[in-house]
Amino acid sequence: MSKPETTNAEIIRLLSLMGHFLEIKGENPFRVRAYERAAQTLSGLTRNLSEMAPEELGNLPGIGPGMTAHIQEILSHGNLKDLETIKKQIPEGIIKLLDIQGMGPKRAKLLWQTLKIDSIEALKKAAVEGKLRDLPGFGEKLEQSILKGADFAQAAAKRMLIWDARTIAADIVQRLKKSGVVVEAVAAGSLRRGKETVGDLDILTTARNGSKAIEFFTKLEQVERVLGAGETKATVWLKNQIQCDFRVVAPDSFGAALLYFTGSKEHNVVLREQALKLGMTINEYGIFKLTKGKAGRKVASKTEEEIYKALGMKWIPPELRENRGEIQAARSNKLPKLIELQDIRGDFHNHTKLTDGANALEEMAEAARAMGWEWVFVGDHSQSLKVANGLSPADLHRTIKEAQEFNAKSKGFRIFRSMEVDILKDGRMDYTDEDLGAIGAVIAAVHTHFKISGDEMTKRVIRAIENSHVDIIAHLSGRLLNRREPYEINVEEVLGAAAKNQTALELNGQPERQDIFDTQAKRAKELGVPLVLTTDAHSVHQFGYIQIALNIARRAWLEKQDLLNTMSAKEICEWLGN
Ligand code: DGT
Ligand code: CA
Ligand code: CA
Repeated sequence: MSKPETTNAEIIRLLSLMGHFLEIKGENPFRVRAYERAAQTLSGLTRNLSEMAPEELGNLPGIGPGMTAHIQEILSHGNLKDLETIKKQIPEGIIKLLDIQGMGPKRAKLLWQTLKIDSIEALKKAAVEGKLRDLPGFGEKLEQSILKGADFAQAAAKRMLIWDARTIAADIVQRLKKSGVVVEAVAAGSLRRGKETVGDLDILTTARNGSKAIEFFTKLEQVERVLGAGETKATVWLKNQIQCDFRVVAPDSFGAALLYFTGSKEHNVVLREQALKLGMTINEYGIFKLTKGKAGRKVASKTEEEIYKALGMKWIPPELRENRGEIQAARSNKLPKLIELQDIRGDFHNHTKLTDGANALEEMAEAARAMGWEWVFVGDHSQSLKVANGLSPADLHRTIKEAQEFNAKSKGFRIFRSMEVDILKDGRMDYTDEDLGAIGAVIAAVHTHFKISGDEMTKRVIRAIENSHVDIIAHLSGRLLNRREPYEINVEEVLGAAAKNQTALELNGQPERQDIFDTQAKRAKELGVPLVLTTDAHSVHQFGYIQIALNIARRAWLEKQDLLNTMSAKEICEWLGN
């Protein structure tokens, strides 16, 4: 009953890969064949490899002493040294080719040797140009199916932004619940942990009739194709270009399954060790007393709280479950009281149609008020950012006046006119000191010259931090997820300077940006850097991105007092010094 940490499937996957890599490298065919054979033998096994003694393994057909050692190495370390070594000797792009359906090591090797194809991109180009069909064993039909498979593999390799993944998962969960075939349905995995991107969706359900639930799920209109379906689980590829794992468990083990499938894997591993120390074993069905090395009496399974309690700790919020100290904190009752949505009283960074936003100042203010907030900093871009129609000093002063007029009429809600001012290449700001002084809150950000050295970038941003007019630094990475890598910068130095000058750093809620990152925000808190959540909204519809910024904050262990968004309008005025 006890669930092994490393599954048979994982062991089989690693041994097959070893065979594939050896084949691509052109190693001795007997060696290649040995791995194929071992993988084949293990696929037919009904027992868990982790429960078998080395002698038993050695008795299996095709499993000699070498293979037994491999299996044991994977069981105890989760990986294989030889595999890592050989992997480094093959270009990464060629390894990626193996993810394409119908593309085995033989074909990958042939493509590499004859047409120098070393990436999925290169493969697609060759297929489009009709260069594959004449290769031995190929043909027009295979060329077409490889092209389709290549598109599929590329989509599957991309991690989806959490904002999109959440929408898709919420829709599926709602349909399941409405159908009546399931009792409970929840999205677990990285989505529940609030990670910035999601590899696949993990939908967990309870149902009285499991196979009926599976049938309903696999026939949902969002499903493009069923990759596998059994009695209690199914895996599908959705039309939304993401894979979705689905599981049905008995209502009694919901808590245990939720804990297991929420992860992270690293968190689960430590929980498991903790259970063992207490003479228990934990799996997706529950936590059990260990009797003679086997799972015995059940201690808890219904709720996550009960299981954590059995392990001697408080319930841990999913966002903290990354094995970054949360387990020790939970055991010594030192978990943070994480910031919540209702603690937030305003947003610091967004845009109007004066620059690249879609709505007017008043519309933005109304939408912010509709969020239940008490104030909003409405920003725009500064003059040199021509692509975003940056504001001239004259326009800047006009809109500052516009905000003052709004406030004169407004009751119980306040606009602070802020501005997202460019940090020029040398660290100077994009407005004069006098203009900066007139702006409610100055948010400084790098938008151009991303490619300078890390040293230069660090100096550039620190110069902005040290500028007494600058209140907040935005976009401390410049990345666009799946599109643009972060610029080079020494974050530790920047955080130090921000702490020293008490310049705030932004946690940006735009789904594609999400900078600064959770680990950086956690470090920032340790150093005493003031922090703000922002939506960077470019229309009234984007204030909901505060949820994304909140995810980062929670994953960074931040509490109410760590974020300036929890201040009242009056406190904000004091913070601004006016
Ligand atoms: P993703 O999908 O890459 O964004 O990340 P996750 O965390 O959603 O990972 P996924 O979908 O592979 O698995 C969902 C959860 O199931 C994972 O967070 C923990 C659990 N899990 C999966 N495989 C294992 C395993 O081999 N050992 C343990 N302890 N837990 C696992
Ligand atoms: Ca997942
Ligand atoms: Ca999964």
